[in-house]
Order: sequence, then structure tokens, then C-alpha cells
Amino acid sequence: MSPTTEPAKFNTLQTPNWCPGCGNFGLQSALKKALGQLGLLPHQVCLSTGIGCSGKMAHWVHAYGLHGLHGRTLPVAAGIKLANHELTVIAEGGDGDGLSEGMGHFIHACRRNLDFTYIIHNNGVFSLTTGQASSTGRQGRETATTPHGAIEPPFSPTALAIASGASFVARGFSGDVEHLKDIYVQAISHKGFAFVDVMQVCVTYNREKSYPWYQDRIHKLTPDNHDAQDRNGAMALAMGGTDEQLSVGVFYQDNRQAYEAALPQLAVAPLVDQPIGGVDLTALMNELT
Ligand SMILES: Cc1ncc(C[n+]2csc(CCOP(=O)(O)OP(=O)(O)O)c2C)c(N)n1
Repeated sequence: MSPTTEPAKFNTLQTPNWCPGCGNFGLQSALKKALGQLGLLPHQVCLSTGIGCSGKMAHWVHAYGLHGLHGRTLPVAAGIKLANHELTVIAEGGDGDGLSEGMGHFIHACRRNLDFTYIIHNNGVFSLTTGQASSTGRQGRETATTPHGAIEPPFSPTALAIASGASFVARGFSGDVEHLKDIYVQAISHKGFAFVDVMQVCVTYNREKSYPWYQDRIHKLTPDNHDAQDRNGAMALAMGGTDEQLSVGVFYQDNRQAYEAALPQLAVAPLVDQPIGGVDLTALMNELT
């Protein structure tokens, strides 16, 4: 086992300005602890984050980071991974960023199976822009954009991930940092696309789903009560339990080959380490002119 790293190595000099009690603090602690437990160092990790309160994670975790465009967290993460597949790449963003604005990328990222981790801060609302309805918010909930209650029902991100071919699908809770850290350790260690849907408390714009509301409904998955290799069983879990019993843990995992493992261009060395100066482009340029 590799030696562990002190989670404080991932601290920055800035103090986050998330609201006091925001679930993002739990996600941040869990991530630093998981990276530390895996013995990773800041220069070995790169974050790609979306726009939103959640997207600030790239600023407040000491590692490489790119805070990109709204909904484009996943293509940026894919580019980073392909340029240097030796980096541990973590994509993070809100449900607005990844499941509303950037939904198309999510489906293809699951299917493609590049080796990186995608963490969704799922608070059921657009928080940074002060509380508009998102695609995972409760049907009937009154928000800034749904003054008479949301008409559309929410959907299950875990079910969509399983249906789209993700090779690791899990769900965690921002109020249980140790358990979330354990999920992150498994997700980051997984060789392929690992999706973690984190039920995140938003103390300002989604108060009905408070810490006690979640705690009353949380049900922990263990190898004794759930077989993570059973895709149909995982799908049943992901589709069921809405607001009654909320399962947390690893829903599904398989070992299919990661996308980049099949790329001959990366077999010799990461692209960033390969010399490009000596490549003769004359034939290509002649063909194009
Ligand atoms: C292309 C684009 N559309 C809209 C916005 C405005 N905008 C900024 S953050 C945000 C919502 C963020 O919500 P979410 O991803 O759920 O993150 P949270 O703030 O809840 O963490 C929106 C719509 C933007 N910055 N860029």
C-alpha cells in the first residue's frame, strides 16, 4: 500500500465563501481525505470544475485545476486525461451544470469510459444563480423559475449513468464525510469512468432537504445487502426509493477496459511527454493544400 498523504496538503490559502453549513464543505473534506488516503500529491491531481457554487472546488483544493465553462466539465476532463493519462483527473460540478446544461456530455462520458472520476454536487437546485429549479429537484417545488411549482418530475442520475454504460456508479451524502471519503477512494481507484452522485444539502435555496431529512432516509449499501456486479439490481436501486429510502454506497461496478487503454498513441508515454518537434507534416500539408 502506498504511504498516505496528510489531507492538509490539499489546503489552499483562501477560505471558501460557501454559506455556513453548505454541503460543499463536506464534499471538499471528503475529497482531500480520499486523495490523502490514496497517497496522492497535489501535482498528481487535476480538477475540472463547472460553473456554480460547486465549481469553486478547483480554487479551494490545492491541486491543478481548471474552472471552465458551464456544462462543459466533462469534455475538459476528457481532454486533460488524454493529454496526460498519468494524472488523477476529477471532474466536479452541480446538477445544473452536469444534468441540465451539460447533460449530453454525461451520457457519452459514461459510454466512453475514460479513466476519471465525476462527482456531482446534487442539491436539486441552481444555487449560485439564487435558486432556480433543476432537473433533479422535487416535482411541485416552488422556486424562482417555477412560482406555481415545478411541472416536470425529477430523474435519477444514477439510473441514467447505469443505462449509459458507466463502469462505476455510486451515491453519497454530503453530511457523512467518512462514508463519502470511502466512496471517493473506490471511485478514484476504479480504472474507468467513475460517477458519484452526491446528495448535497443546500442550506439556502433547498431547505426542505435538510441534514435531518436525509439522515432519516439514508440506507447504506454493503456487500451483504447489495451485489454491485448485478446491473439489474443496481438499476432497480437507482430507480426506486425516491424520497422514501435513499441508498448510499456503490450501486454498480464492472471492469471493462478504460478508453485510453485502447489508444496505441498513449502506450509509449503520455502525450505531453512525447516529442512533437520531429514530426514531419509535409505530406499532410501537401494533401490539404
Ligand atoms: C452558458 C451559461 N449559462 C448560464 C450561466 C449562469 N449560471 C451560472 S451558475 C448556474 C447554475 C449553477 O447551478 P449548479 O450547476 O446546480 O451548481 P450549484 O451552484 O448549485 O453548485 C447558471 C445557470 C452561465 N454562467 N453560463
